[in-house]
Amino acid sequence: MIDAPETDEGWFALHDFRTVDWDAWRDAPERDRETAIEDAAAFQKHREALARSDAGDSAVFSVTGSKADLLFVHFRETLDELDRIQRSFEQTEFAAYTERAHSYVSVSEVSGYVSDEYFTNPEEVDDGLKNYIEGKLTPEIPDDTYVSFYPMSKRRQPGQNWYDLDFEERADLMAGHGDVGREYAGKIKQVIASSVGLDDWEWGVTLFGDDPTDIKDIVYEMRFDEASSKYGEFGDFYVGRRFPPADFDAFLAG
Ligand code: 76R
Repeated sequence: MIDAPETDEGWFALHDFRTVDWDAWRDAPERDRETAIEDAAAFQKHREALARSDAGDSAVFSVTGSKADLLFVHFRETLDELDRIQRSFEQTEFAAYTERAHSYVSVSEVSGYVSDEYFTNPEEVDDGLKNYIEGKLTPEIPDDTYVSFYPMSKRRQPGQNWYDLDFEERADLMAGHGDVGREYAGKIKQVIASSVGLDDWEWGVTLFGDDPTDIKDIVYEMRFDEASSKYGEFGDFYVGRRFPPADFDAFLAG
């Protein structure tokens, strides 16, 4: 049997997609809408305040297109916290005007491809690499940013089976993948979170960037890189833009 690469896990992630029932929203009395807006803003403000305490991060995005209206992203140390957040959202007055469109559960991950040494000889690893890995496991969400989320898996079929390749081949391919990725340093921040055993695909990919064209460009360029061209399979893509909780009224006013 081929050994599975070592992995390290960090924060758990919940991507919670909602649609707004716009007819019900427009029909609701002004006073009810005001309470709902205040409640939504307070709920989200409270979740985002955690970012300052290094115990997680949260953000809300306006989703463009018909797949959803809102995306709430929460990173937390435990799955239990995500479960509580999900249920406390349902207690807000605003939740009555939303339906769940989709959700995705995963856990941020680094694997042996990032650094063999980190797993085999952690004392020898320099602070730069340690900080880099720490950053991947406890991801912060940039403030004013676009987001792209999609799930992916590595292919398993005759002649194209990622899990049949030996470690060196996979490590070479991931190094090539990393080279493409690093061209986008400073433009794209990515969170790679494993969803093996947690959700329907093998990873959830979350990309953040100030310019949506950079998001399109990195995904396009990676399509030509063997790690993706030969072995990547992708689910549905969602795109949105972050807004501060105080702007819930603007979001709902259209
Ligand atoms: O961290 C590193 O620099 C090491 C190299 C690296 C690894 C091991 C790396 C770099 N990634 C790694 C792992 Mn990645 N990544 C994706 C996608 O759309 C597509 O085709 C793929 C979606 C993007 C856009 C992206 C971006 N990466 C992984 C894995 C896990 C593989 C495993 O463990 O088996 C997946 C599923 C995946 C997918 N990758 C980078 C980027 C970028 C921008 C980089 C360099 C950025 C940086 O240095 O932080």
